[in-house]
Amino acid sequence: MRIFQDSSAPNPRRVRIFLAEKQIEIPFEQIDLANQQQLGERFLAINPLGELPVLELDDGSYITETMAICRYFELLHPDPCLFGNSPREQAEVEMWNRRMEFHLLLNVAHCFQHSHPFFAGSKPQSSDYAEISRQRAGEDMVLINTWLTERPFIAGDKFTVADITALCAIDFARVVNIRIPDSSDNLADWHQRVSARPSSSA
Ligand SMILES: N[C@@H](CCC(=O)N[C@@H](CS)C(=O)NCC(=O)O)C(=O)O
Repeated sequence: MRIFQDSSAPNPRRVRIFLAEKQIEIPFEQIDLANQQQLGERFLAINPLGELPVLELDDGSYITETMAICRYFELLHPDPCLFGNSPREQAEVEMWNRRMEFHLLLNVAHCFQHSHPFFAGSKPQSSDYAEISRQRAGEDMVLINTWLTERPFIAGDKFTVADITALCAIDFARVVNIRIPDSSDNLADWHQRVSARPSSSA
């Protein structure tokens, strides 16, 4: 088993933190996005979408998509539980993780893709869309701050995969200078607590 990843990218970091929380050790192989290694013939044969992370299983087959990889390890190693226990808890973790993924992380990623020199020349860029995404990501953070008045973690009382997604989105947002808004004290406090977990350095 091994995981293809890039150490600077947010989606592979979600998997690294997930594995660190479960104390699972798997070898990583760096696919350098900066050198467009994800678009090389060798990697496209692994994942035709040219995206990281990818898990290679011992039989030589591959699982792509961050959440699919995390779910696989959740089932293999249920403790600590990061996707919720009861049906109700699982539905809530799913809901919160999707909110973090399809709103916050996607808006941050779109701002990056449309404004950062990293993708200049290799992906179409629109500065207008970058600014819209930047603004939306800021609005997402304000909303999450409100939600965190009622709960210590994103999905409730426990640290879950939804916290991992939000942490990776917020840390990556710094690359395009999107910061936790000044008045968002709950979010800042949450960020400090989850960043203090040993897994955050994974
Ligand atoms: N939905 C995918 C998104 C993966 C994704 O966009 N990965 C980025 C790194 S964070 C990537 O490989 N980008 C390469 C590119 O866009 O060329 C997942 O969660 O696995």
